[in-house]
Amino acid sequence: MSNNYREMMKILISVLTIFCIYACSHKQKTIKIEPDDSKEVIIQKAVKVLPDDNQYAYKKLEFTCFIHFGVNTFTRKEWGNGNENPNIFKLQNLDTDQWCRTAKAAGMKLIMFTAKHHDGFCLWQTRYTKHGVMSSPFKDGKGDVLKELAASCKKYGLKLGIYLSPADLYQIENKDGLYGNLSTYTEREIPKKIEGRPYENKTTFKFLVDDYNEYFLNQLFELLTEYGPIHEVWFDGAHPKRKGGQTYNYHAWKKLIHTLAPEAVIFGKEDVRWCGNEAGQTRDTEWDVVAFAEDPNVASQFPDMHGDLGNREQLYKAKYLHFLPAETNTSIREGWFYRDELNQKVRSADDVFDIYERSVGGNSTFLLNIPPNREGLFSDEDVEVLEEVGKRIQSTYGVDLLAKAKGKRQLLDTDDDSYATIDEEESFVIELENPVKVNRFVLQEPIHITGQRVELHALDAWINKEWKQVAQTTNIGYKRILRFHEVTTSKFRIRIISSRARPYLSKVSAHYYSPRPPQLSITRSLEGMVNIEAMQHDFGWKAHGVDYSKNLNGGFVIHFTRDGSEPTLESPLYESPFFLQSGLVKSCAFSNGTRGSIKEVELGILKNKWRAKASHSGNNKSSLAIDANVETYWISNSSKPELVIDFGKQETIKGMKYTPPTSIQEGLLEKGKLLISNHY
Ligand code: FUL
Repeated sequence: MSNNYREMMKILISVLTIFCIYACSHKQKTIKIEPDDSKEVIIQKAVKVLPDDNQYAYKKLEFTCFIHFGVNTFTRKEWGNGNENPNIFKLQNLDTDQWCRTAKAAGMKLIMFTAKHHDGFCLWQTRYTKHGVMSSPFKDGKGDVLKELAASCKKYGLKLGIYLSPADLYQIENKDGLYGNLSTYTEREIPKKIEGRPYENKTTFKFLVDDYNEYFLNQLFELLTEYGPIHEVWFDGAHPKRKGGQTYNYHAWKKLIHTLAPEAVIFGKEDVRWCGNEAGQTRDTEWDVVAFAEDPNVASQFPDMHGDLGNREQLYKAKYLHFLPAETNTSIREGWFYRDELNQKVRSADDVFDIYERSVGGNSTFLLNIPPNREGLFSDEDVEVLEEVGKRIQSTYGVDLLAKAKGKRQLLDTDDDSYATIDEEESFVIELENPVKVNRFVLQEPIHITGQRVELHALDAWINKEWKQVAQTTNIGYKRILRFHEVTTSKFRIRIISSRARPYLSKVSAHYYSPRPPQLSITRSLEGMVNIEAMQHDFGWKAHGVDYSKNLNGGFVIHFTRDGSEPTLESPLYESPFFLQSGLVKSCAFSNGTRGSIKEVELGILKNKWRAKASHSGNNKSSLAIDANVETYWISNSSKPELVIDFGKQETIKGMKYTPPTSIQEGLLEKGKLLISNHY
């Protein structure tokens, strides 16, 4: 065969494959990449990967509520140890209606509840252990937190999700515990019958499993049949401890979920992925269609799926393309569980609203954790923030300033299934009768019909008789919120600059968010100079043609205090960096008399005379651990590293803080000792 002939055949096969991809119309959540697929074919295949119905319904939830509650709420710890005495669960005034009422007011659509966290304590009346509410003083052992929550969810029209931790410290630590007990795999019937506790649901399953998997399946059966309908099942990858080489029969779990909760998506496996951090950080470009090395539908182990997994370079390396949307999860409080009314900081409404815009408006789903307090209530401060966020979402995104505009009807109506094309390199103009003041713009692709296509787009506004670019960023997906300095205009133009295939949009809308003073950041240099400035991430993305030096929210002034009091307009005005040896700084931005949210930082003793010495050399210098710059870090390649810090003089200290590296996944201290010496 001549080389020319071979080339021609290759081109013909590519053309035929592209044709086949277009011709075949059934929805595919996973598409296999063949070894000789060209780059072009791979990209056309990526466009064909669509969410299944459950995933699309999940994407439409947008904003959801995590609830971490359990023995940790009473011990004030983040992770339990499995040895907690159920007597500590002294819940008096549980009010799940209050949780749901607040979540609803915030605009959340689903509640994700920790039915069992890593400590193994069960918050429902399970038949399969006594380690839970049945052994606690809560309603004399008759209480069932999940039952009350499920009823409240129905009452308030919220969906319900279940977090059931595979890691289970009670089953690890207790002498009759099932986790890692090296039991043999035999065929077991699920659910296991328990005398006096029959099931109304008569479905049964047979699986070849060991004791712990049987326990887990029985509990899943209870949760999915007696508290449903369940719309999301959350499998946490974290494990404080493991034992006996315990493995999980995920395929059995999945079979049970698909049969008993046919509308549920599974988090942490093949339906929804973690965004990769717990701090509310979002990526500029979040693709739903991501690259897999193995068929995710038959895999039982899932790698940590985060990073930019859907860009072209990633897709070219893939064996499978799969629809796997990202979930952005973070907590409103420092920590996942409630600890304290005074010392556990609560995110401000500015902060939560900002994460909402970056996550929902950056093609991911926002899961915000609100930990109930020891009374069994969301605390007042959390409620205030959530109600305020709900109001802002409603007043901003509940009002579409393009409702009466002229343009393609399919893009301006509220029907998710109607859509229209804007050809690549072409533009689309929307005209209004009267000028409007706008600083937010929303675009949506019909991802459930034509897939995710747009890679780069821009928005122009007609100002002073010419087009002015107000925003430019990468992909769109289910939803993209563009944030920009306010403009007054009666004409917009959308330009699709690059797309994986002919671009389609299903909805565009324009909005106005009443400007707020910006959120602030406080940093101190190694030499002790304190700098206060507006946070720079407030656009959510970086693009050419936008002035990032100006804060999104316009003019403002910053006032600060150093005596612990709340900053007011009478407090010192921040004009330039000032020196501070150590202490508390509180600051706040004001614009037009409106006060922004308070930023406070407790600055430790100055580190400019410190010297650091590591016992094992790592990849970076140990001095990076104490250089007052969070971007740089020291990491050791030893399993038991030691870092000696010489203060250079005697200091009186009452605590020590450390920040793990923020740009990499490693470096989290799991256990450590802090020793002091006057004679090193
Ligand atoms: C982590 C857990 O270890 C935390 O306790 C929390 O549940 C968070 C949502 O996931 O992996």
